[in-house]
Amino acid sequence: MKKREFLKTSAILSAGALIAPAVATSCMNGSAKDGATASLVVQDDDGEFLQPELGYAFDALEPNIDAMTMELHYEKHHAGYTRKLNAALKVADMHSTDIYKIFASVSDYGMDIRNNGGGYFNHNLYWKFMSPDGGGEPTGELASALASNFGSFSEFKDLFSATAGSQFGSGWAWLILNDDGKLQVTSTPNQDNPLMDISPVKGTPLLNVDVWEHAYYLHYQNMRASYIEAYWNVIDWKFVESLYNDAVSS
Ligand code: MN3
Repeated sequence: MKKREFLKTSAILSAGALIAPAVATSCMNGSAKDGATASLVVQDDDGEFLQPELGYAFDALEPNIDAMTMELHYEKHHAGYTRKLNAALKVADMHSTDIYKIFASVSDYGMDIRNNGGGYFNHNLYWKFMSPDGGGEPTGELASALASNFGSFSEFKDLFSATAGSQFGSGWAWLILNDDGKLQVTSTPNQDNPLMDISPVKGTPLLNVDVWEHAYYLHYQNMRASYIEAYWNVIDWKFVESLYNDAVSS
């Protein structure tokens, strides 16, 4: 390329960068929109992924989730996944990335992008599923859908807890809306999620729980079941409902 052409190309690329929004957000299906999913993924104007704000203090979920676990989980584990995802994308020379598109063809990428991309996104969701004002039971259409899919809220709760409890080793349990429009409970190992092409069970995430030991071991030691039981006390059903409403209307 001649120098003049190079300068011209650079100018066009720069102009493109200038009109990019300072903070880009995207939703589950990859197109920007308002609503519950809009703030799940945060990127700066270079396309680098940023940790969303936690939205509550580290000690706000006490006594269900202890402050030390929250601080280490957010400041060390999640920050690490975020940093390593950005580093892996840089090595792969990928910019202006859409994480939903990456997940949809994650088998095309290296394990560093799969593991850290999942680690980044799964925790973005997890923080939002918890609230100091959480607990109780869902209402509205989600409550009806849970009852018709699982028999009752109580039966759904038992299935979700059992699935989280029996995930072998590190991973996540999920409530998803699958491609048949049904609610389904599933689990994934490591940092995989149901948006990934490699996942045997796929769908739109509506709720998750982190069952890596780092999520509970400081306070609950080996008693994963006690942590899962406490998790029900902090679930923000309003957020779960808003994801469900977005998923069924898209
Ligand atoms: Mn974790």
